[in-house]
Amino acid sequence: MSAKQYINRVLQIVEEKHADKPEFIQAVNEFFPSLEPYLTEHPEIEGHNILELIVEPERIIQFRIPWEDDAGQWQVNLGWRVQYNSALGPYKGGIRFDPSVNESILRFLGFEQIFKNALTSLPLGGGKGGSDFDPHGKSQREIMRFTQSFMSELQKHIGPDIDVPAGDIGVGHREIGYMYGQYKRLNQPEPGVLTGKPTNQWGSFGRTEATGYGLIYFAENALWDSDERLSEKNVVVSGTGNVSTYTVEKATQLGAKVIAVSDSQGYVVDENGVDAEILKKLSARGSGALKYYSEYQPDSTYYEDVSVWSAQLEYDVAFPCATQNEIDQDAAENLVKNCGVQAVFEGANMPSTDAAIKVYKEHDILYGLGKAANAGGVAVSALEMAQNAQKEQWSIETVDERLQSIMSEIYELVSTTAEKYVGNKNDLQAGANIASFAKLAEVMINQGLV
Ligand code: NDP
Ligand code: 2IT
Repeated sequence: MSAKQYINRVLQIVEEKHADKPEFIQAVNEFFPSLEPYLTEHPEIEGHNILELIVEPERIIQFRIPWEDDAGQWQVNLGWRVQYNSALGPYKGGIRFDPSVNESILRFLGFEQIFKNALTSLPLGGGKGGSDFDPHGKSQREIMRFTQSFMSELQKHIGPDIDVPAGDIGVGHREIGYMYGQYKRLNQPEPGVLTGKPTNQWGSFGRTEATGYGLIYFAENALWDSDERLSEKNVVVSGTGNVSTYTVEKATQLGAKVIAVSDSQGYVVDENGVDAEILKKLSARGSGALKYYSEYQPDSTYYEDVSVWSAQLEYDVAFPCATQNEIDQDAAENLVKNCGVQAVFEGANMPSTDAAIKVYKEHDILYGLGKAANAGGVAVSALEMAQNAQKEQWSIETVDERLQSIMSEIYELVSTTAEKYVGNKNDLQAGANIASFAKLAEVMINQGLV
């Protein structure tokens, strides 16, 4: 069977078995076709049915989360931890609290995570977890009770050498702090069980900033390699959360101008350059707070109920940093035809639909997919694990230096793999998918059928 036939056969199996999980099917469809040139050279992958094995999580834990709201009503939500692949190390990946969370979303995120983590070259397996709990509009006490209840179950399945969760959408320092407190109450002090902890609870300096900063370091490497300079670019960033805020901050520090940002309710255009300090202030005001941006910057304009990706703005680089599938085909066409965008670097996981990616390729857009471009967050999580194991806390300078070299190494690996297998160093999608798969598949074969 040719590599292409093998890939299509496994894609068909996945589509039949998981027909009710569209985001998961999308993530697998984005990934497997890139592997064709590698599988042609490596018949042992088909010989060991590695595609069939790698696509299924080692384990999915599902549980209910009972909690009491402020009115004294009993409530229940669903919780999951998808322990996807431990060939390279303990399961590692974030926890998402959002009403859209279900098994399809967590399988897609877990699938992305195993390959992203492989690209860091650090000892990390991959996993993802979360709940369909909606944190919007909840009081601090409700968030604490819910998060404690979530951890009361999750703690049975995690440990510093087993599975190490962190944050994602809806889970930041506050939630990680509550999770660690509850873990410690039910077990013993063991900071290495979670990453993204506050720095006064053995969190790593620089973890909060790591995904956004890493994204910009990756973009700088990629643009530099094409004789372009980030410092000369106008850019747009979606989201106003953890990843977006620090993407805006680092892009600005390096001389780029961020002309617009968005949140779930609308977007702001600030021709003076979006100020990350304002975004940090707004984060305390909850979801949809971007509408208050003009209180701090009267020259800016707020647009409600429209996606920033359909806006008619002129800029060079797009950084989608909010959520999955935020850029569809129409939005991608708007970016390349009306906005003049030359490059897209993904801070979010799978923010571009398959049709959007096709548009990028047709127009030779430099496309840094999330698996590679947003790996800085989990990379610094791995550094946090190392610090916790050594009972040390490194300086921000040390962490930032490591992050910069990790992102450069990821870019090098991805572009040289792309050059080797598809003859185009700028095909970062093929490079990231092949390089991460090759690392993981080789180890899986070495470890035998487990
Ligand atoms: P946050 O919860 O901190 O922020 C999410 C942001 O996205 C908010 O501004 C939110 O708007 C906006 N948003 C959420 N849903 C939608 C939607 N449906 N449409 C438009 N905007 C939306 O999350 P993070 O910054 O942590 O995560 C953002 C993305 O980055 C996710 O895809 C995540 O998986 C990925 N990622 C995160 C990493 C991390 O370390 N945290 C690491 C690597 C990737 P509002 O404020 O109005 O609710
Ligand atoms: O998508 C991601 O890489 C994350 N949410 C961060 C995972 C982590 O373990 O730091």
